[in-house]
Amino acid sequence: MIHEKLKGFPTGFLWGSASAAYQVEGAWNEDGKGISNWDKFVRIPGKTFKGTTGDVAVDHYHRYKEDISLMAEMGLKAYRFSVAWTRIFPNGKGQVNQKGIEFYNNLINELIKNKIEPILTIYHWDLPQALQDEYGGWESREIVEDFTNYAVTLYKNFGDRVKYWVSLNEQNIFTGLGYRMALHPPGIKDEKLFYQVNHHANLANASVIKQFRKYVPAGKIGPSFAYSPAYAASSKPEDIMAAENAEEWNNHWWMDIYAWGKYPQAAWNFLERKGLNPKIEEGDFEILKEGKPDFMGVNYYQTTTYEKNPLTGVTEGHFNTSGKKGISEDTGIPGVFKTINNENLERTNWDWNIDPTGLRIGLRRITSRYSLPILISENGLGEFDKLEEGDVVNDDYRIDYLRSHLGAVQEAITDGVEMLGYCTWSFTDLLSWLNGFQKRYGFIYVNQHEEGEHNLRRIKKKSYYWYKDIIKTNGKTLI
Ligand code: BGP
Repeated sequence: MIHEKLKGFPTGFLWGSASAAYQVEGAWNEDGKGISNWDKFVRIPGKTFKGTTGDVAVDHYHRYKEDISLMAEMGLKAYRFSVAWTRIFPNGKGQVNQKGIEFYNNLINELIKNKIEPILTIYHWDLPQALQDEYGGWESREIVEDFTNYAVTLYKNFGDRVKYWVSLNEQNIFTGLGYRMALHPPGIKDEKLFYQVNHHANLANASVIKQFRKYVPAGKIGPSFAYSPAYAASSKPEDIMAAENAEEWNNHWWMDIYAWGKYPQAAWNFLERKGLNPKIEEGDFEILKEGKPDFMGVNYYQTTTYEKNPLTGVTEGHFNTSGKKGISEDTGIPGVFKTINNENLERTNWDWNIDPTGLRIGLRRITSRYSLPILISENGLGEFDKLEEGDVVNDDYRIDYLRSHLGAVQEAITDGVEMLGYCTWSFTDLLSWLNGFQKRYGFIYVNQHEEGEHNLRRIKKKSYYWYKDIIKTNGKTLI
């Protein structure tokens, strides 16, 4: 659909930016914080780019006031951050660590003082290692009770000031990379366990949403899903089928549960035949149905294109974590689908497709299927940035990326999609889980590197001034 005239962004639109505790805070062992699965994983040689860790990250824990003042100066309307579970419960449960509560109270109060809406993510991947050691973390149903207790503690402490909440960040990624590809902790490859772990995460997600209604009745909560809409490689019916499969396996498998509390049929039947489907206990689907979110959080980076995969076809391939363009390989499920490079799209140095129209397509699909409002909880461009003479970073490529994606959001709004807001990933540069500090996303350059001098100084990039202007005009300067 080509619109002659686009609708404006709604009043009160949340122009935001997002981060995650492990990627920004640092202070990994300060003020009573416990050890998380990531604190442990990054110490295993070869797991992260040049062995980078979040021990210091970008030191947001000590510099949050400086970071928030840069946000305020920009006019940012919302800041999405996550709470480190291990700051609140060093061992995942038991005694609350008051210092942890104090830190997030300070952060939230500072945001509110600066008229920035806090968006709190309950879980952005940093699981208390004590729970992994005790019962395998997400591998056990015991996690549901501990996660709910943790979430309720956050509701009781912060629910009076925080209106917007994200339950689980990218459940599809942390379960997949943790239990299928062994790229994230706990570094396991076990297809059956992956589906079981994911089922426990579904139950935990629904359980905390149910409790939310009791403790924060005026608030809004939803998961953040890493949505990569599926395209077919060609108009061959078998490729269209592959793309349908991919949409069901990779997207509906999670979003149907969030919105409707049920697994999609064809994928379920396939897994059942293979003995891979998760074990369901009595009452599980009732719990899942009670966890209906207020919005779908969408983390969008790219679309993926699929073609037919024969029964003897590919499974796993290399994942680009170095920024050397062109080294990622196709992956798939034999008999279901395989990925293929889309020649119509440009790619980043990490081989991520750049596709603003794909965002509009994704937003439309969610609206048609689930009729839920949408919060874009992440979107952004990870690239090498160059700090030039006179403290200048000319990141025009980032401006182009964000401008085109916001244009797609505006088209989607004109189509009729209900949008709550848009959070860029990220505000300051931060640690990219597997790609170190060289893959940068922020409006603020942080002098932090794998090696060499790193004094953590904050420097505004060109994109900082661009986004400032977009916010000031409520998106009118986009066109
Ligand atoms: C999402 C995560 C973020 C962030 C982002 C960029 O999947 O929710 O935490 O890391 O992707 O990814 P990367 O750092 O791998 O480039």
